[in-house]
Amino acid sequence: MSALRFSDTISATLTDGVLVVTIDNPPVNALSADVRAGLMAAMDHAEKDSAIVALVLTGAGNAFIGGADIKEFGKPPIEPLLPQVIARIENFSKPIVAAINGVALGGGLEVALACHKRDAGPSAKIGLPEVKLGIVPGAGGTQRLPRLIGTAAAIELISSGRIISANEAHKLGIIDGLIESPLIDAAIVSAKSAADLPLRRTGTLSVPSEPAEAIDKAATEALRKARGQRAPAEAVRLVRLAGTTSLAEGLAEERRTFMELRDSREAAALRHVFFAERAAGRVESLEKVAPRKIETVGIVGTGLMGSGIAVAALNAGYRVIGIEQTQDAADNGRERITGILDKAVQSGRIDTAGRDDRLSRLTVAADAQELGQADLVIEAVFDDLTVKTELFQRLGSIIRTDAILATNTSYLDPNVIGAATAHPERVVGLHFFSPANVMRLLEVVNCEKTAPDVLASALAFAKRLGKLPVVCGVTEGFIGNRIFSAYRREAEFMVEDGALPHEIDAALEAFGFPMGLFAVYDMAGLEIAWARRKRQTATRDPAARYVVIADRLCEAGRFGQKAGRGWYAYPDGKRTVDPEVTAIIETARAEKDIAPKSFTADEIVTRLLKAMADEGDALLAEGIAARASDIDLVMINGYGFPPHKGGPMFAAGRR
Ligand code: 3H9
Repeated sequence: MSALRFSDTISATLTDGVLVVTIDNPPVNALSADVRAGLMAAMDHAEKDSAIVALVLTGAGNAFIGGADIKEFGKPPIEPLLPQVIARIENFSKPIVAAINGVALGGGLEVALACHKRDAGPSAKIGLPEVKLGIVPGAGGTQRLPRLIGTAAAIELISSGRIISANEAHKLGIIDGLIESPLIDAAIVSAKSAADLPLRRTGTLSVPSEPAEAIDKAATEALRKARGQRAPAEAVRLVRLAGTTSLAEGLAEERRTFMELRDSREAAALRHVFFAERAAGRVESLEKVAPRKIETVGIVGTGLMGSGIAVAALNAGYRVIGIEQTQDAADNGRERITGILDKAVQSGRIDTAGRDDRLSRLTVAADAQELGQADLVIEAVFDDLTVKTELFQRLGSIIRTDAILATNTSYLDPNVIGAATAHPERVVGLHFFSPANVMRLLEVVNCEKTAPDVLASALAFAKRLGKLPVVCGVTEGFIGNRIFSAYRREAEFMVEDGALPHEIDAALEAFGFPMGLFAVYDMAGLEIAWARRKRQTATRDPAARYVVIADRLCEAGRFGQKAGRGWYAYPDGKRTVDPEVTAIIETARAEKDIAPKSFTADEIVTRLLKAMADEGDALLAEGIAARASDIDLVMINGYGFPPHKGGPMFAAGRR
């Protein structure tokens, strides 16, 4: 066996006539210019050396190939281009077997699709997730995948960007061999045996015929889910094209579409989100701080929020101790948690053994002394300052001295809650979003006195839960609710100024929000915010602009969808403009002598984006948020802001 090097990232060894080419470009073996050049050089070498009968292509570390190098997007292309490398692989005179040892995503899967055989280890993950970056596969994915698995299945996979297991990929026909034994040894055997047979070139296969209805159904479903985004719709078009045109024409059209989308605003926004997610939760000053060990999580309060947090922690392998005030409440809490897990079993997300394992790690008790075993205690009780401060005082004498205390408050001041304990340095805020077992966003609140290792532990905990943690400082409503308040305030000002709620909602929905603001109000119910506004009457600045319309709706019993009427009416459950609401709005305008103006959809969106971005700038100036991109992530993951618009800071050009 002799070692060869073809570029900084490509090396190879020759075993028994098979050249095993390894891509070593950490962290994910992305297809950088050096990788592409090295692969070409390896093929040059293999072509000339008659001792080489076949090649195996694999990745170093945990990845096969994570895709094209996203960092190169937006820069001038460097030859050899990926489609050139891939065409050379497919047309190579000797067999090339892909030994898929980990993720094969995007361009990584496109490389594998051009290989003459694909063997994968059981932990391999396969997918064409380009649409999540606002683009389509640009190196043959839309043309070769349908040739292997059919049009309908390819439409589903490419337009959703779904990543699948090696097992599913094998069943679909993407993977030829699912290998339990050492992958490379098996791939070498595969490659040698392929050397004696005609090469199976994916691009030369014809797309299997399928009933037109199956294809139409997959396409309709994909377009429905795309909700106006371009990339999934283009992916559908390109996959269909594979069945009606030559490989060369299909590839040319795919490349043209890829280049056009790559330079689009939508793709730039989604790339921004991709890198924002990787930056979130990173705090430079914590790089050398070791987090405390957390294995047992106490949760005080097992209502809607507490039970969701419990399920998230159980899913991540923690032991969980739920605490309630009475045995009845504890029994109800346990039932709620079991109910969520049962639903997960019904929907196939976990099996019954998985549920039983989770339940074996759960205790729900009425005795707070149990919390003595916890490494982290999260309170999820009623959002009232007295209730929370009293609880924290009491917990101080129960929990271990090295245990961490977290508050899940949404609006109260965690510094005040922390000050109720003898050790505020062990207090941190963990603001979960409901349902806590589903929502990815977690605002991690760095309080005035939070110790660095406590913050580091909270971040490590969030990551193990699979959450997207965003660090923020203390302010009323943290990042999300502060921006949301500014957005809401501006929308209500605009209603007073002349826009009707349905016009605002239509503009927001056309922009990409799943639901307009006033429809969201109605869905959530109007009474809680009304009660809060009534409590705040005495402290409100009388000179500040105040819109009474929401109060008037509540006074008229219009509490939202559950009441059958709110900002809209709901005859037969259908959201409908209600003249009674319009009359309330017109009266409120008249009382302030406001002459209503009309707004275009563009004006509505621009004004709301500006309000959000201005508040975002204030949060950055106050040091509450560390990065504009963190604010974008909060609004995308907690408040329905469309990811393909990049978040309010990106959309308003405030990066
Ligand atoms: C494509 O292939 C287009 C082609 O069709 C056509 C071309 C002509 N490039 O996520 P992690 C970095 S489009 C550059 O925390 P994990 C990432 O920024 C591409 N960098 O790790 C981070 O860096 P840092 C299609 C990349 O283990 C580090 O790797 N492919 C790329 O949780 C670790 O990332 C995709 O869309 C990349 N392609 O997950 C796959 N990928 O440490 C995108 C990652 O400096 N990637 N980085 O912050 C992923 O989904 C995940 O990163 C992966 C690993 C599952 C691979």
